[in-house]
Amino acid sequence: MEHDKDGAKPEQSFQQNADGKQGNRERMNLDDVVWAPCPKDGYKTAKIKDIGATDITVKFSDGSPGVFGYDDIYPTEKDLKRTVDDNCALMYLNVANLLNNSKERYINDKFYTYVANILVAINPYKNIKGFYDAATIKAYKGKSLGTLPPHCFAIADKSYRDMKVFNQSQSVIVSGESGAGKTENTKFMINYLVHNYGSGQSSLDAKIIEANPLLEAFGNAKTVRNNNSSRFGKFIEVHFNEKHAVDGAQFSHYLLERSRIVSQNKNERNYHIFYRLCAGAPADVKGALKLQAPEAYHYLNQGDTRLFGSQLKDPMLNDKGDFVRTENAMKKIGMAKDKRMDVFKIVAAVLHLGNVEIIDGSNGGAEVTPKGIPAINAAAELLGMDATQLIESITTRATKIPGEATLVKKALIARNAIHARDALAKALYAKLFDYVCELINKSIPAGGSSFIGILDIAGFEYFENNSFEQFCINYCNEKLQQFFNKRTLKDEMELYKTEGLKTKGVEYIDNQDMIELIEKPRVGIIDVLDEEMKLPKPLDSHFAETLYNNHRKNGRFLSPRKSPVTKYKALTDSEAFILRHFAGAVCYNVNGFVDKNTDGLHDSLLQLCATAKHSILVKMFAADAKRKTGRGKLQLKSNGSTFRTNLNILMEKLNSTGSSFIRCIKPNEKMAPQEFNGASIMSQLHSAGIPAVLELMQAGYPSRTHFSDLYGMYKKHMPAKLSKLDPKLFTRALFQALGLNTNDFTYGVSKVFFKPGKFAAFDQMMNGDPEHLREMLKKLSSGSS
Ligand code: AOV
Ligand code: MG
Repeated sequence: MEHDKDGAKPEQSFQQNADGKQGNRERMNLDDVVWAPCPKDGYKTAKIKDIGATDITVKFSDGSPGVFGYDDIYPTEKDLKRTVDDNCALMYLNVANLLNNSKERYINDKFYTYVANILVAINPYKNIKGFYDAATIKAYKGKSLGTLPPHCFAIADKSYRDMKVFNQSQSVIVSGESGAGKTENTKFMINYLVHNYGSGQSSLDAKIIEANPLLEAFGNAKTVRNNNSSRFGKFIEVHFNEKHAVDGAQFSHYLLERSRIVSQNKNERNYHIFYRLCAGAPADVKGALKLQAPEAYHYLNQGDTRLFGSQLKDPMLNDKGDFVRTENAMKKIGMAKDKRMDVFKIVAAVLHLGNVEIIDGSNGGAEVTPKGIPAINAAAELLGMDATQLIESITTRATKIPGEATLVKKALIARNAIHARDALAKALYAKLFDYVCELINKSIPAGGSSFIGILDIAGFEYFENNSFEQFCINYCNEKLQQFFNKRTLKDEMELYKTEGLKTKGVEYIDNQDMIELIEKPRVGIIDVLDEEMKLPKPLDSHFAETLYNNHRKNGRFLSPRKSPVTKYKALTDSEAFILRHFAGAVCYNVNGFVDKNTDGLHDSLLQLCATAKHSILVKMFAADAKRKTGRGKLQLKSNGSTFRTNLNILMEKLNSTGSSFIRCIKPNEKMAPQEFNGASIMSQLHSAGIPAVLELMQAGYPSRTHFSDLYGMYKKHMPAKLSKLDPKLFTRALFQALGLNTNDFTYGVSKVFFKPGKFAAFDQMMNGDPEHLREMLKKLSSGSS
């Protein structure tokens, strides 16, 4: 019998042992083909040549030998070319088989794969015909997950159906490193929801769809990792009315990268809008804004112009055409011509500010050079400020002399004046970004009895040099990882418990201690940094020393001196600190932390902005100007604590929703199709927490169905009198008649649970061989009578 063969698969010897690792030892035989680690491909097949007490010697197909621990090698599938839509249907559910399955699929343009309900999306870096077209959008409508090939549409539809059935808002958390495809998947899903479940009002639907490209114009830039990299995180809620049709949307955004506004790394660009405006604005607009070509601007020409010729134009990007599209999107969300012009004035003013050259003058204080004067005049005019006042506010600072009532203006040295100029540019642009988001939110109604929220935010980051930005993003990823753990692992264990299944729990590392190290009041990193900001002379080094004093005994905190990495060993506790994140240790260089945390404007610049003759500017700065205390010291909220607040609001929202996860993976560094870099993909799967999920699944029962669903699913095959049985009894009778191996499944209270790959085998049996099935059912029918 087909099934008996199936039941005799060597899987039984692959049960987990007490520590949750696969019991490889018992089933290793000489000459078995296994997966062994490979620094380039992640895993490669090899033959076992010797089985030692602690390790295994293998030979790779190229003849090279390797020695590995038992836990490092994995059994292979029988047929390495056979692929499955859901990795849980693999016979041996392990990371190496998952990697191979993903690879075989990827090279055949099937770049989506499930791990149970988690969608793994490997960036195809090419458009596959029909993949996201109207027919496909229609095809996925109302279909259960798993009915059609894996797709982000299936996740969107599951969210929609869950929202309806459970009467609960849903969220989709899309994560992955830069260039992995988060933003593209997000846009495809929004498009899907609006097309299938739209309001029917074309203007509302269009606004929801157009909002994304508009945000991208102001918040995306070309980086070495992604030509259209989102430099901010976002949570987009698509709202639905009681009839479950789209009736609104809301956009929240997080952590716009500010440093990019005034300087860019090699081969990178500033935000798209700057180039688009220079390239695409009509002559009269350009004239009014006094705009020249991008290479004339200091804020645009630092990222090595050679790559783009003298035009600073990226061959992959069409700045001129994109300007038209951006302006159309602005029109769609209801921005009239004068509003658009007000926005462009701020964009242009930022560019002019960057060209305000400042040097130390003969009298010791900072001075704007003659070359810088036209630039500052242009900026002042566009911002509706008095140029003399603007110069004074940039080059001096008002300080209070003890015992005296009035403030005294003190000349700054050039370095500090340049810093003030850059701070102004950053504040202007960041506020403008907030304003654009606000306009979008105002133009789209926030309706909704429920919503589907899609989170598109950067994944775990570790670079050569890690600063405040990486600290914030990794903090966010710790929170999201905890949420992911809770939802996928804790919930799974909980389900087993309520269903009365007996499985060993899977140990997973709870990262609550790391979260506390960062966000705990008073002693946590965010508050220590805020305290530093309030000192008369804040210093990055003093901040680092305080951290070290508070946390040196914390296992998650490491002094760079104690790092195993030679490069970090050379750093002192005043220069850097290391955090042991769930995805790996990261060394943060504290240089710039205090400054990046405040990013505030000094008093006179703030007042100047709040009183400018520019309709948007006044609104943008009014709140900050009001928050000033009587003593002349600003009580601005720091970037760190603002982010902590926003993140906790977001987490609260996520906690109240049902959730799905999309793990985006970047296949290679070249942004090229068809190139599958196994080792890097493996490390991304680790950062995404996939191995922990696999371990859990392998130990447990990844496929499960309600008795009643099973009953419904196979009712059509049943002889009439059997339909009288209640679904649970029916299932028991059916499984017994079919002679299913009792190791392959277990009965819960409301569901039957299958071991990895076993539901697929059962389903194939039910649907694959009608002759055989009929016979079985006849047996079952006579047995029950
Ligand atoms: P990201 O959002 O994850 O990076 P994107 O979604 O911008 O990455 O994707 C990067 C590029 O990969 C896109 O511009 C497309 O060229 C290509 N791409 C991604 N997904 C697909 C797809 N499904 N089909 C075809 N091409 C795709 V970042 O925002 O940098 O973290 O900050
Ligand atoms: Mg993105």
